[in-house]
Amino acid sequence: MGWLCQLLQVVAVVTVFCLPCLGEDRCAGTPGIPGTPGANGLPGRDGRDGMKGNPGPPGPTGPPNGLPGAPGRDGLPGPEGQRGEPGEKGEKGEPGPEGRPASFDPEVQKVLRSLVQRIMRLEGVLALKGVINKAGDKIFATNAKEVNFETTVQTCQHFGGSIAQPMNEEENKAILEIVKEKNRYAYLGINESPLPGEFQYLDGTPVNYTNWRQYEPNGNGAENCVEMFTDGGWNDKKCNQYRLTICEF
Ligand SMILES: *[C@@H]1O[C@H](CO)[C@@H](O)[C@H](O)[C@H]1NC(C)=O
Ligand SMILES: [Ca+2]
Repeated sequence: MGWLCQLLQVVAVVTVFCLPCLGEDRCAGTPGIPGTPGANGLPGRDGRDGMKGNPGPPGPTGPPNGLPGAPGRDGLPGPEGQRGEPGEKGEKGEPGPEGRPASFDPEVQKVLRSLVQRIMRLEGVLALKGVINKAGDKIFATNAKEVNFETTVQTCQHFGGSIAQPMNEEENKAILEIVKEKNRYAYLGINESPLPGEFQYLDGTPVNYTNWRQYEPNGNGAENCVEMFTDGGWNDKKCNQYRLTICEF
């Protein structure tokens, strides 16, 4: 057993000292012939991105005759120029959409109501001062002048009315008030028709109301106009007398 142990020790020493020395110069030996270089390996994988670098220095100024830059921004508006010549008249446009009737427009309604109120108040003032006399829709007034029938008709027309023409008792009374107030007879808007004794309004329609005095009309074709007395009664009369001008509006 003794020698076996010794042999094992030698093997262990050789193993420990010589085997690890293969290729090291501590373990001297004749160098072998270098092997042929191996083939290039496959390229390695890309590395990670590096850190962002500092901005570089500004580049050199370009040549003087480079391309023009983009146009600058608009400046402030200049002073107003002189008025130009009027342009040519354009063509007539299409007619606009049809509007609502004024009677449906609340704004128009309001204005109308207000106008009616104001006119009524003015009429009240004029009636109070005896300037006008109202009967229904008619307004009677005088300028206190006495002229013949033809001038009376013209004067009333000139002022946008017509000679007073009573068509019922209410209107006759309104005219009478003016006749009494001025104490002057007045011509009425009634003429004798071509038939003697028949009287008509100035537009030729036959009268539907009369207030003849007793025994009138008695002219029998010779008295073609009609005057009102201070009692409101009518008399047929020649047209060339001077009578109080009373118009209706
Ligand atoms: C005569 O006719 C008019 C309307 O044409 C009317 O205003 C007037 O009241 C009538 N008179 C009478 C007495 O019926
Ligand atoms: Ca008469």
